[in-house]
Amino acid sequence: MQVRGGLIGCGFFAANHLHAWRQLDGADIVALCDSNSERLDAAARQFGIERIYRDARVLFESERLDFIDVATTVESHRSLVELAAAFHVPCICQKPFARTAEDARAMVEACRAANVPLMVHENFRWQTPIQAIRRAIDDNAIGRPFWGRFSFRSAFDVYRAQPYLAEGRRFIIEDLGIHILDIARFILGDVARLSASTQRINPKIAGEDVATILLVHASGSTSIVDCSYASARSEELFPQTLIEIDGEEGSLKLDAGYRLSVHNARTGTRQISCEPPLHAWAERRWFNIQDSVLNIQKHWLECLRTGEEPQTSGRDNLKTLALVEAAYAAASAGLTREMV
Ligand code: NAD
Ligand code: 89Y
Repeated sequence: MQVRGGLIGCGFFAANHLHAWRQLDGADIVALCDSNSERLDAAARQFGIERIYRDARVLFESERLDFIDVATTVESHRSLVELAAAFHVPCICQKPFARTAEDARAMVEACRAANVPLMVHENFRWQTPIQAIRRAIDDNAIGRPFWGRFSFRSAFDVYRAQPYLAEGRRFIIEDLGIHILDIARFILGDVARLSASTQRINPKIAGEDVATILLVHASGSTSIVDCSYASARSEELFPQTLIEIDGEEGSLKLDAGYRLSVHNARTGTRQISCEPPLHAWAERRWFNIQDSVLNIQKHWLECLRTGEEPQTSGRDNLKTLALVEAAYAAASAGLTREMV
């Protein structure tokens, strides 16, 4: 089955979506939309897509689409998702899905009422090494997991390609921590409570660039999510997430360079290379993320075909967004015991 998709928002990250759609069997992006003519024309030229729109409503009125891929920044997500629902078009929406829980719930409700699937483009859990960790746990390689650390520490200049990241009152939890919190949910399950602390190290940005979050999962496992864009290290690992999981019968460790060690107290240690494929259109710096874009889009096509709910449906993403909100609330309330 060949489905017809449209894409709204032809900025920095959308090129990855468009490359991945071109590589995947089963979907054609037949129309593009961006309110910025230069970006719209550049994407249309690069990907050979002739049907272009500056106004999303006109796109929906003019095209017969099987789905829409929204790759704009968060400010426009609610209006575009609600527009998709109004036209009964299944919708993918980039992260962060929404700025507030109220917006997110309204978007989920609009798609539910219109009976159209809604997936948040929460791609990090689709990275090759993260999927390998999930499989190792499902195969009972380390027994019941009881502790984890999900760590993303970098000093890569993300502000160059995404200048808006330097401008918001909120930064690393909303932009990047959201992915790492979603990975923590994916690996250790939903979260019962959390505490958090944030710092701003770079004086040139408006929001926080360091966050340390302690999670207690509903299963009883504990984990730490730590993120930084202020950490110059001997090896710049952007955008790798390093992970440690301890289980009752062993442990997992995802090190730099996508090297996964799986240790079982009875059977010993296995080393697995989880390096993602480097697609023809990908770049060395971003290839892990780029491959996960392909994987999540493939999952969407599979869900459209089978009618299954996407793993990171809008409904599911409400829980990841709730963690983001709770982390900011905990950090600002400072709910810790004073020791001095
Ligand atoms: P960008 O600013 O480069 O591009 C956004 C584009 O959307 C712009 O060209 C803008 O003109 C267009 N746009 C905005 N509102 C519109 C509307 N109502 N109608 C039509 N066009 C509209 O942003 P970006 O850096 O490409 O980021 C886009 C989203 O992708 C962000 O939410 C960001 O967080 C996310 N992102 C995700 C990942 C990931 O791995 N999942 C990585 C980077 C960025
Ligand atoms: O916007 C962010 C994302 O989603 O992945 C990495 C990033 O591009 C910068 O933090």
